[in-house]
Amino acid sequence: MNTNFIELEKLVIIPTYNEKENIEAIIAAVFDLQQHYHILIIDDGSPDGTAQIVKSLFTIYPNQLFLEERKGKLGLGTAYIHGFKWAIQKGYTYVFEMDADFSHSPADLEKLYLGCKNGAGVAVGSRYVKGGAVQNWPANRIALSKGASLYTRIITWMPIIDPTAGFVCYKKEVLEAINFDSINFVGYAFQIEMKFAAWKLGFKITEVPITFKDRTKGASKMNKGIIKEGVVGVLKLRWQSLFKSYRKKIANIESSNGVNFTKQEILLEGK
Ligand SMILES: Nc1nc2c(ncn2[C@@H]2O[C@H](COP(=O)(O)OP(=O)(O)OP(=O)(O)O)[C@@H](O)[C@H]2O)c(=O)[nH]1
Ligand SMILES: [Mg+2]
Repeated sequence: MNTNFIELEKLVIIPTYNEKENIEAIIAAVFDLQQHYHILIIDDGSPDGTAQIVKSLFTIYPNQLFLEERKGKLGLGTAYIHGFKWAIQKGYTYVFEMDADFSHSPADLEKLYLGCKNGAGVAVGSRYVKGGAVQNWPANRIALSKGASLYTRIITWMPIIDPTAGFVCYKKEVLEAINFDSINFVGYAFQIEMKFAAWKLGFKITEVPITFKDRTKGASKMNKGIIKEGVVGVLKLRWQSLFKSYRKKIANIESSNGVNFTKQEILLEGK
């Protein structure tokens, strides 16, 4: 049996910025599932020492837990792109996005995995499909999130009920097909843009119901800039996609093993 294949099957990417209260527990919760997940943490130089905690766990979880450190807070979108490139280079088949703050329940990873295993290119952990839910979010935060979803659907016509969802499984083929250099956004808009690109490239997207819980520990990194980026970004996406050249722009024409880190990352990492 080729155990190597099984080992490099499922990678959960968790971006972190000041998650010292959550990081050890979220890592343990994923490994406790005993479902052969590997974890890649992308830490942006968290001043609270999140990366040091991850390093202290390497001996407990050898060859399953990985860390990429960036020097400064470069945003969620570029953190995921860094992780996607890493995952493609290593050869993982199923690549997951998950928050560190327990808003996404590790037990739901399996549902996302099955969504992709059963034929979808992208499985979205969806709060707003039947069976999905949001717990402990104030009414104004739910209204903002639902409003963003509706706004996105009206503008883009993308048939996804929860386009801003950040709990997602991507099949390797989908990530390989997207030109990451064409992905512009960082916050909510990044999540929308990735799904939009996958949809425009013709991949099947499925939504599986999940229960989203508000974080109980650590601080939110949500800000007004992220909301503004979403509002303007969705319009921009729609505008760009009116032109035939959009698909060319988002399609990755380079070979799948070409790992190109962004200029900004190279500058900050001094590589
Ligand atoms: N590497 C990296 N991770 C980030 C950055 N911003 C946020 N994160 C992480 O991304 C995940 C989601 O961020 P949150 O602060 O929970 O944002 P949110 O879920 O939109 O907001 P809340 O619902 O209020 O928690 C968490 O694991 C954060 O630690 C960043 O700039 N870089
Ligand atoms: Mg959160």
